[in-house]
Amino acid sequence: MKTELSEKLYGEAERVMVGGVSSPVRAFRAVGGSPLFMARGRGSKVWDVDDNRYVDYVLSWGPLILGHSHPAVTKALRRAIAAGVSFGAPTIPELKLAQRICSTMPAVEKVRFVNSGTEATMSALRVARAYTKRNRFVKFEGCYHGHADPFLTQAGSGMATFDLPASAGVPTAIGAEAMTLEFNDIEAVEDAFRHHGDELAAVIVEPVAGNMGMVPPAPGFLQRLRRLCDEHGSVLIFDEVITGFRVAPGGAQELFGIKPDLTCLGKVIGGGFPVGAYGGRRELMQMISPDGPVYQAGTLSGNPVSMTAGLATLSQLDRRAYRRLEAASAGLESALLEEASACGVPVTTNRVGSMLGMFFTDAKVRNYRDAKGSNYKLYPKFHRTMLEEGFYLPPSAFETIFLSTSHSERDIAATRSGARRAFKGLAG
Ligand code: KE4
Repeated sequence: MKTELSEKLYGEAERVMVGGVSSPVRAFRAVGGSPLFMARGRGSKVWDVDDNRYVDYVLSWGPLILGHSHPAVTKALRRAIAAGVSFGAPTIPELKLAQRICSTMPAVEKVRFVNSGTEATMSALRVARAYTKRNRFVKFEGCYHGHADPFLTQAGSGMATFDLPASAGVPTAIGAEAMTLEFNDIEAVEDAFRHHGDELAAVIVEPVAGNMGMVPPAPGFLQRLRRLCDEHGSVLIFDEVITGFRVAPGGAQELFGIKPDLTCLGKVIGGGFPVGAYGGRRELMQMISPDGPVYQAGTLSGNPVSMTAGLATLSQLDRRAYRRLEAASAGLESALLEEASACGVPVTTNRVGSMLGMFFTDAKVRNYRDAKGSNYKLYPKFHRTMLEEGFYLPPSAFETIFLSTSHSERDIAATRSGARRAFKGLAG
């Protein structure tokens, strides 16, 4: 496939942007080759600047649950943009999206909009610390909660991709406040609470982990976290930046029947525009300025264009939409497993709704150690072949494959054929 223009543009980009990208994992460093400059998208497809077409399984890292340029979203946006793109004042779309979130997620009694998932999680931790008057917190290896200082040790996503145990520039004292445990290891969490329960402000967890590849919670794991936080007066924070409105209308908390104290959102609620939100129990949220002593602010928080894109996106997510997502996602999972098996390539998958993880191993993957123990060095060659076959997968083995309501049976059948050739290339 021709990629001359992407390569030329990337050479120019590297001269003026760090790594030639605006976010590290996009640089294709983990899979090799030059990142593709995308020109346009429609439905489940994207086209790069060399006019190569791909079925898109990145979907802007999760936000585009309806696929690209959904008519309902673009129509609502045209109207919103014509009315004015930002006021730095309350607007109706902001209020409506807040009402939609609070009515869909009973654990979210009040919400505050921000501009990214990073802002959401860093603010939620600040509230938990203010509320409990404690500093330390529990997080899990391979989970990723954005790039705020407290979270940048043993994290997932790009930090797993680049095998980066910690980020430079984070004061040791800040990093030391996090107790990073193994995801799904409930004994380790019980032990941490046994010895440090009265120091722990919070437990923050991706209820379905999407940044070590994709790993679901073990049965009872989330429920046990809820009980331990209750027993020790710690705040349970669900980072639902990926899972919110994706794995179910009410996110993972609806799917697993757990009420966290605070919930972090992003991605889908912005429909592809910059967005984040955190919300939860009234007594916690009323600690935030101007009601309380926890300060947090943002010039473009609640931006009416982002809010409109989020509202238009959520308006399309009825039960039928989730059934379509489930059918397409199950179809893709079966296709990958069957074609890998037919080629004698050991592959295992994890899936929760339209979040899919594929690992080069025949063992179960239940945590970051298992994911790192897979033969992930095969991923770059698989990724490259899939690109050449017209399928755009995340440029890292430690991300999630996403589907949208636009992914058709025809897309899945075509992906099956592409995967067959990719697996044959690995077996050959
Ligand atoms: P942002 O600051 O990137 O909007 O959100 C941070 C974040 C928080 N929590 C979870 C569970 C997340 O997955 C993320 C961001 N996800 C990554 C990809 N898995 C964003 C892509 C990137 O970093 O380029």
